[in-house]
Amino acid sequence: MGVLNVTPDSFSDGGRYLDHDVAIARGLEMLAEGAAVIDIGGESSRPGAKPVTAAEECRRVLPVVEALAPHGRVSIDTAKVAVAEAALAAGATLVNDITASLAEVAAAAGVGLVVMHMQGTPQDMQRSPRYTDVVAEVRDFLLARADKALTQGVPEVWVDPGIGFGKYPGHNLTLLCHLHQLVADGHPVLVGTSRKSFLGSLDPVRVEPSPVHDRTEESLATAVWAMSAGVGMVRAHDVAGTIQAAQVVGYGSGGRW
Ligand code: HH2
Repeated sequence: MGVLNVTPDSFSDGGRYLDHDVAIARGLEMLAEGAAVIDIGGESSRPGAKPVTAAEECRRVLPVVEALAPHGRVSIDTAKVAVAEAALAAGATLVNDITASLAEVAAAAGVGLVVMHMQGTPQDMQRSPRYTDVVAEVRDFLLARADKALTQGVPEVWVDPGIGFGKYPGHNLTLLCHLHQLVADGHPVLVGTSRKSFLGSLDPVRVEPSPVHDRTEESLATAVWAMSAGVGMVRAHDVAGTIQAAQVVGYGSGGRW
């Protein structure tokens, strides 16, 4: 899943794809590189991000959705009913919902849904995330939401542990180490680690976290790790690099080993 943020403030690609023609070109490029899905977002969910109106989100994403949908699968990364409905009408066939609350919209349209775990909201989620057992709590939440979505009639439901959404670095690493348990629960799993801030603080020798564009190796390593745990899809900014890394270990090429 290639990330395409049509926003001024996303933590990694903010401001790069605000121009619709530039965004469409990047989407086509990621499809040519081998992305199975382009995930288009018009509102940043980074910690402390400022919410935008549905009208502004639609203005950002709809022309891009419409232009890319004939060329490959498009996912709409939104938490708003109105934006999801408009994007589906424009050709998207997957709703990627970080609030895990849009099952009705996906069911009504007969399209796929990603349900993601988040503790809190993007505005407050990193203030003091707390868990007794992060793996059990995230799994229980995802299983309940996925089962409910299937009961509501959603034909395809992905679950996503929400790396970085209301989690300290230790929570993220624990979830990554236990991905196989989420996979064993039976729903297809999506994971997004790409360039996230916890990757910038893994090096024990560094005092300052590495800058966002200097997290390539960590992003690739965690993507390959997730694939080897059995996840069905990883969400990545660097599509070409992720596919290349995956192919080294036999993923995405029919399984070399
Ligand atoms: N991460 C981000 C946004 N949407 N959706 C899913 N399902 N899983 C994720 O891990 C996930 C997501 C955050 O990354 P990004 O879109 O690059 O940044 P921003 O939210 O600042 O636009």
